[in-house]
Amino acid sequence: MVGAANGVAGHGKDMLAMFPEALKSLAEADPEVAAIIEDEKRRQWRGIELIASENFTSRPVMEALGSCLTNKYSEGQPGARYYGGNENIDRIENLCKARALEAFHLSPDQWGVNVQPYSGSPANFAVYTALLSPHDRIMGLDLPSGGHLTHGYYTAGGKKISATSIFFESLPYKLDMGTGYLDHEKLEERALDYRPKLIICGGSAYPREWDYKRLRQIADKVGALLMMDMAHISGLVAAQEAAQPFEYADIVTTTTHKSLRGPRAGMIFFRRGPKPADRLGRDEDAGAVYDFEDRINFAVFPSLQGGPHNHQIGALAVALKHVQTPEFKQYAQQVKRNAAALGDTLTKHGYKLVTGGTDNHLVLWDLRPEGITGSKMEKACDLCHITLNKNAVVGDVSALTPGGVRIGSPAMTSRGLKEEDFARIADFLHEVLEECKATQRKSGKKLLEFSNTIETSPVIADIRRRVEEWAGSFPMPGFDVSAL
Ligand code: DSN
Repeated sequence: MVGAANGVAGHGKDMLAMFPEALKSLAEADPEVAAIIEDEKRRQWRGIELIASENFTSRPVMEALGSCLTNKYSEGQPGARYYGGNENIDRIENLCKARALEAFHLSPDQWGVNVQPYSGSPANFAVYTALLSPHDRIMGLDLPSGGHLTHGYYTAGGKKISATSIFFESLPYKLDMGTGYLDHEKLEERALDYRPKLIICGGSAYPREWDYKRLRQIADKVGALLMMDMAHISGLVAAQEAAQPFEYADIVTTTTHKSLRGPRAGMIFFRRGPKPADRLGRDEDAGAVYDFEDRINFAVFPSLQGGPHNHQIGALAVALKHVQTPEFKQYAQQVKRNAAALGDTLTKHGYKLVTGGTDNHLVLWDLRPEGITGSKMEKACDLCHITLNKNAVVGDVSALTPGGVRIGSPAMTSRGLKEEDFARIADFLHEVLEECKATQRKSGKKLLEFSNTIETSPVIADIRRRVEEWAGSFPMPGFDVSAL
């Protein structure tokens, strides 16, 4: 019998002769990688994590991610695989799909889900592959307005950046320059001219609610399908702490590791069954049914992907169970309260937020009135062990020097922080910004000189010491920090 390394006999000895690391711990087998992972644990625990798309997942999710499910190939759908030996993988994937529909309050008569996309970008590309022909027209929120690369991004100069703009024709829509809210009137006007086949909503840096009803009206007016990429807010949607896209969208995609707090993966929800009377196409009669399911499943595999990552699917099933608990609902409510508290405190310090606040998990801080770029603030925060990212803000003229930073609450809320703690984070950010201004007065505006100067700032070193002490006092989901 093959047991623990020290009790191996018989065939076990033969195996270990050929595969000596098979039963070792990571620390024994590869101390170099193990040490880097320990360093990363320390970094996550001792810092303030404010990247709006990140979160800290749970121990059982990580256990499933590190399980034997990673060993199996299972191309195809449950019950129709290309290889044998998939009886347990079928059970896991079916469970994951059932939980996905339950978590988002969807009836299997009206919605189906594909849980195989490796992450959000492949999920989006699979939808386009399934439902569009090459060079069909799409419209998504422009990246500098808070949209995502995969919604058709190319630069203002015409350079095609995302494959979604290389293989499809794309016309972005934007925010209202004055308010920072989505400009539905302009979108409608442009859509009427452009006649896209698909309108994509959702984004990576939009702090406000989506008006799905209005977006549906526009899509119907131009005969377009409507897709919502809810990656950032899917945890809020599942907890019914955000408007529900499903009533209005044809397709809903998401990643699973942001506010949903699962493993790194993706999902595609698609309508199925008979089409409601108001969704019939021009040439369709009553009783016509959606044909998305086969097209989307075929696009995911074999068109785009190979074998599903079953360890991700198993881990996602675990996360989707947690998502349906009252505790997750409380978490989602706290995520919103914490983002609002952070925004309120920044506003009290006299700072400007895009749209003046937030409805969800993130705030966009417009730093232009302070004379500091997003890149400088990001750099200074990094030195203080506060992780956030530079971000374009409405009206930015150059995408290369974004005028703001994006700040999200999901990760630190998972560590148990409440409103007063996020007010404290805003105070830390205020201190960092003050030091950025003082540094810039000495270094001048060039990023390189600024960076060199701020790296040696004793004020920054002092903030870092206090940040690490404070952040280290909060619990850490997923792993034990006592030995770090
Ligand atoms: N990288 C993610 C984000 O930060 O929003 C999106 O892909």
